[in-house]
Amino acid sequence: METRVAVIGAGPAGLAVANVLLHRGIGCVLLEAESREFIEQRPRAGFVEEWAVRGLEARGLADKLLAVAPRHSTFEFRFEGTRHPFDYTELSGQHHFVYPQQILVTDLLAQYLDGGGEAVFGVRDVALDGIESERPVVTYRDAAGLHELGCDFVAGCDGAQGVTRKYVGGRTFRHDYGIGWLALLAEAPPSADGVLFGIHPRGFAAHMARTPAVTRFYLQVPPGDDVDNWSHERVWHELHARLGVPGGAITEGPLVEKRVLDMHNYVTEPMSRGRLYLAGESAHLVAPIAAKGLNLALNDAFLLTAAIEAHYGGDGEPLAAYSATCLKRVWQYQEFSQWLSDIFHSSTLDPPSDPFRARLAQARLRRLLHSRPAATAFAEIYIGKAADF
Ligand code: RFL
Repeated sequence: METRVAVIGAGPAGLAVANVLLHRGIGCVLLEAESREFIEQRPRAGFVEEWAVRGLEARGLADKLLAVAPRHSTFEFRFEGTRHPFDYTELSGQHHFVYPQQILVTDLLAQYLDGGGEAVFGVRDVALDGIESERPVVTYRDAAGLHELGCDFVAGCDGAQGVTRKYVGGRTFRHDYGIGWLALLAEAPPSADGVLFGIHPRGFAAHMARTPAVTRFYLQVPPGDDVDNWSHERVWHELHARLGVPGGAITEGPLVEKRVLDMHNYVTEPMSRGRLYLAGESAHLVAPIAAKGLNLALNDAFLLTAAIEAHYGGDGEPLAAYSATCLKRVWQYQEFSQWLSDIFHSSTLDPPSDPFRARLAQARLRRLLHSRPAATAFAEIYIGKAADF
C-alpha cells in the first residue's frame, strides 16, 4: 500500500493530523493499535483551551464542540476553609471549553471516516524503516497478516506508550515529582461551576467538571500507592476534608474510575528525525496538574499539518523548523506545571516535605491573589493565550 503520510495513533494528535490532511487532499492512512469502540470510550482530558478550540474551528473540526461544550472562566483555590475565586477570563479574555476527550475523539474519528479517510484499527507490531530516506516504509500486522505502507512522511502520534519515539533517538528530559495522584471519575454532578483546587495540610485535591452527571476528582497520594488502599468511604472522606468549605460542599456519587498516576513529565528533543515527525505525547508528557496535554497535542497537530502542506507547496522551511516551533509551547507549559505544582503540593503540607520551599510557595500564592499584574501573567499562561516564545 502507498500513501503520502502514515499517521500512527488515533488520539487527539493523530486524529487532528489525519482530518486536516484529508481535508487538504493530502493522502494519509491512520493506523491505531486499539479498536474504534475502545478509543471512543477512553476517558482522559476534558479542558480545551480557547486558542486550541479556535484552531479546531478554523480547520472545520469544532462544530459539535462549539454547539454543546460549556465554557469555564473561573476556578477556585480553596484553603484554610476559605474560597478564593480566580476569574482568568476577565484577566485573559479567553475561556476553557469543557469537552471530554473521548467525545472529541469520537467526533474527529467520525468526521475522518465519514469524509472517506482510511484507517486500520487493532494494528500490531508497527515498525518503521528508511525514515532518513525519501520513502519510509511502515510495517504492521492486523488480522489479515503483515502489511507494508510506503509513504513520504510518518506522523508519530502514538502517545506515551507508542513505538515511534524510539526511532527519533535524540535526548529525553524527564522530571519526576515524587508524588502520586489518585485519579477518580465519579458519577456525580459537578459540585461547583469551575475547577476547584484544594490546598490542604493533608495533601492536594482537585475537582473538575466533565459532564452534568460526571466529575473528575484528584487526590494527592504517596507515589506508587495502591488503589485498593482507597475505599469509597476513604476517598469521599478525604475529598470532603480537602475540598469542602462552608457553603461549598462536595457531591458524592459512585466511583467509576480509580487509578494512581505517578506524576512525571518528559520531553524528547528533537521531535523529528528524517521523515518521521512526532506529535503529542509520543514526544512530550506533562502531568495533568494544569490540564495541558491535550492542548499541546493539538498544537503539534496544527503545526505539523501546516508544515506538511507547505512542503507540498514547495516550502520546506516549516518542516525544518517544526520541532523547535513546537518545543516553545511545550517548555512554557512544562515550566508552568512545575510552578503550579509547588503551590499545590508544597505550600501547606503538614508536616512540610521542605519548610523553606513551603514558605516560597505560600509567598507565590499570596502574590497571585493580591497582585493584578501577577494574576494577569498567570491567567495568560493558564489559558495558554501567551505561550509561543
Ligand atoms: P493519546 O491520546 O495517548 O493517543 C495515542 C494513540 O496511539 C495509540 N497507539 C498506537 N497506535 C498504533 N501503534 C502503536 N504502536 C500504538 N501505541 C499507541 C493509542 O492506542 C492511542 O489511541 O496521545 P495524544 O494524541 O498525543 O494525546 C495526548 C492526550 O491524550 C493527553 O495529553 C491528555 O489526555 C492529557 N490529559 C489532559 N490534557 C488536557 O489538556 N486537559 C486535561 O484536562 C487533561 N486531563 C489528561 C487528563 C491525562 C490523564 N491521564 C491519561 C493521565 C487526565 C488524565 C487522567
